[in-house]
Amino acid sequence: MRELTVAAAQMGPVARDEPRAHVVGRLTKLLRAAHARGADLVVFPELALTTFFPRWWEDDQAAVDAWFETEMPGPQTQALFDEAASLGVAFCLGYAELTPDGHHYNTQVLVGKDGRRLARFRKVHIPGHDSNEPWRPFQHLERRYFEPGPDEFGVWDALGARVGMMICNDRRWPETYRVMGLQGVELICCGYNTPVHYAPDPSQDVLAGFHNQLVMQAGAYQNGTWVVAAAKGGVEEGVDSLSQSCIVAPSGQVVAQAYTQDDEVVAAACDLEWCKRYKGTLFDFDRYRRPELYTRITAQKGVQP
Ligand code: ING
Repeated sequence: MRELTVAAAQMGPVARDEPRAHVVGRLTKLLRAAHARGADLVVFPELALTTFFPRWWEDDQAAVDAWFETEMPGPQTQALFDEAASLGVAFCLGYAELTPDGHHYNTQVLVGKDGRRLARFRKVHIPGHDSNEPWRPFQHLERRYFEPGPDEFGVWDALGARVGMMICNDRRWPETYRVMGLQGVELICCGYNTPVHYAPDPSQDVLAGFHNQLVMQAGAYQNGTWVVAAAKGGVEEGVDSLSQSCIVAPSGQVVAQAYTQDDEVVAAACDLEWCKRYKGTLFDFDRYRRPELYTRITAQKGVQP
């Protein structure tokens, strides 16, 4: 038994004009509540420090950059790092990253129990569109505001586990889990902001919760890993966004799920040894996989009938 108590710190809406200090106060309250539940690690949502600004068209780059962090921790977020270190809790935080050389990423950092940064991940799969599409009730301009992450999905030794990260749309792509699975991942930390309404095909709206769970249950099971996913949900600036943060076992079972659309802590004691029940049997990659027959997966981008 190698147990890690993990919490998904779900957030309700963050208002457009909500000061970062106020948001950090909410995050700190969630961190304390998770610590009270025995959490070793707390996972916060994607872009946790601000409202989901890609829902609006903005052509003034200075106004766009105001949504980004140039330091992590910075003056506004140091308090969260300090509180986590004083409580001895590790955490994963999603935010908009503006690098010193001017790159814009949708980023997540993994911070150890001593408040030191252990790893950084930049979202690989950037959904949505990059030009103004006024036909939509709201925009999804991630492809305008963020560059795709340049690095493959990583897995780090942390907290006595093999820990990986993915952000929002990454969770919908099987490659995300398999690349980490091939590095022996045992726990994947995920944050998401998912509007319920999908303008290109509204028939999917009613399935938002089902698709959210489907992809993470499949990814967890097919790679024998735990998945912890924290939503920023509720009606945020008029956009109904999926909550339903959850923790998924290597069996694919959902072992804990949020029931509100607000700030809520969801926690579970995760036995990391449970991963071996799948990695060492059904999904013994070295025994059963046929990569020589999978070459299309990396050779092709789109469909070639
Ligand atoms: N959001 C969405 C996601 O992949 C999306 C994009 C919205 C997909 C609605 C499907 C339906 O969950 C982010 N931020 O990637």
